Amino acid sequence: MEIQLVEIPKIVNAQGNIGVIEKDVIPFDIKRVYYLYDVPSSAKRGGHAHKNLQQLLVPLSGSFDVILKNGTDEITITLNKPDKGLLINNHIWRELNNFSSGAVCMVLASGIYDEDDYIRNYKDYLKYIKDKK
Ligand code: T46
Repeated sequence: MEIQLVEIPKIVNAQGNIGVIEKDVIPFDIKRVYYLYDVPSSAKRGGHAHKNLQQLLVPLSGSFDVILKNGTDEITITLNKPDKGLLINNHIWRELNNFSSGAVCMVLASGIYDEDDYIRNYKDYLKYIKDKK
């Protein structure tokens, strides 16, 4: 499984940097922005896949781990740089854990919130991707 890291263009300045995400930085139109914050270090988030949703995760502050599964492979990546986002396509199972104190995970999403787009059970996920092949 390929990790799709997106380099976020930045304007570097001794007084502080600016990260800029414009239209061409990610391969979808942004329909929703949300962010995870005040996450306890023991928390486990995610634990699902999406049928259609594509997302870019950006660690605005601190760090956390993302585990990606596609039914065959599994990869863990630590996100800790605000200028490196992780693109997660649809049909990829994700779990997030190991949040540092003060970590903020901003998510740019290709769609609005839709519970019907979630697959929250791993066995259902494996069946879903097998049936899609
Ligand atoms: C992902 C990680 C990084 C809403 O009502 N609207 C929303 O936009 C969202 C994201 C959630 N919710 C409700 C739905 C659930 O009742 O908030 C509750 C928790 O949502 P969810 O299980 O989606 O939360 P996470 O943090 O486990 O997962 C989310 C994304 O869904 C997921 O795709 O990659 O953040």
